[in-house]
Amino acid sequence: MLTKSLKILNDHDQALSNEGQDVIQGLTRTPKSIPPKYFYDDRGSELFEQICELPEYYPTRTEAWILQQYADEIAQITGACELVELGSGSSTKTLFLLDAYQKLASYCRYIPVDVSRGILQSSVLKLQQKYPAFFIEGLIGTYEQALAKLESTFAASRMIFFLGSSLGNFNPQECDKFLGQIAKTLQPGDYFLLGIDLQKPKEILEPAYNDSQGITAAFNLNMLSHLNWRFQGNFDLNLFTHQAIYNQTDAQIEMYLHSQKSHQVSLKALNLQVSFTEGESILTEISRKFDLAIMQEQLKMHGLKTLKTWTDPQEWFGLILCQA
Ligand code: AVJ
Repeated sequence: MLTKSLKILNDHDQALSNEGQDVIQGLTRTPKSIPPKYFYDDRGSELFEQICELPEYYPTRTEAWILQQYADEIAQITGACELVELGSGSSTKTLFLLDAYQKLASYCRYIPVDVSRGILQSSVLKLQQKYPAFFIEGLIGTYEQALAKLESTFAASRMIFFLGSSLGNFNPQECDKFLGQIAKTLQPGDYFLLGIDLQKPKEILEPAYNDSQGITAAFNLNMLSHLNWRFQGNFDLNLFTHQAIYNQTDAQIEMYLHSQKSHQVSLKALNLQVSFTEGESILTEISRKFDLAIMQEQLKMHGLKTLKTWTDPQEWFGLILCQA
């Protein structure tokens, strides 16, 4: 039953031939960087779930509050439609939406997309039990793979949603490209629901990425373990430390791993040798903080018209519903 509700988009042979090219590029450049998608092996997805529960990490509970308040309204605006979630993770916040759509129509298609097989498998299983009348099919793969696959599938009406401010991981050019892909995938009349973290003082932002329990540090370092198993690497996690700073100019949190001494690392499967100097850093993530009005303009440039926006009382997080 479960195998039928999970589709693997990541064709293995193909993956082997070009997977990791982005790691090679990032680690042979100055300054060094690794794409944030490498956070999310099964262990990383688990650590991220723990981050979402941290007292300092306000985005998840703030967005969940907004969804809880307004999911019914969102469902009423769009009417019954197929729901596609990019980067679904544990789908915890999604329950508010699924409940709202269940009230609208007893039958609903929900397609969660995630790169982590473990978390997708367990969330699809849970959701099938909670919503036995729904058609639920998880897609294991990247956003690009999923969007390419969705283009060819005909659905009467569809809402793609992208929550948790995952958009913040893209730099402005990548963001533009991504929104272009979304716009291309949507048929006229389809919906896009976007959750974005909003600009706020550094005093709130920095602790959210430097929690007192060290979970975010473990999450950041886990990227190196992931590269070790995936690409036969020998990163020594003890030689790196976590850092997160808010860059006011670019309105983004930047997460780094700092090398504590000069040393060499090899990634055999990538045929790669990397040298680190003492104090050298790897940029592992940017997390941009947005302006609600500017984002609506950007969406409009891609032909996505905002129907309604919602925020929390402190205006820390925003939700935008737009239509193609
Ligand atoms: C999942 C990308 C939205 O940027 O806040 C949390 C990831 N990194 N703590 C974020 C993250 C460190 C998160 N996103």
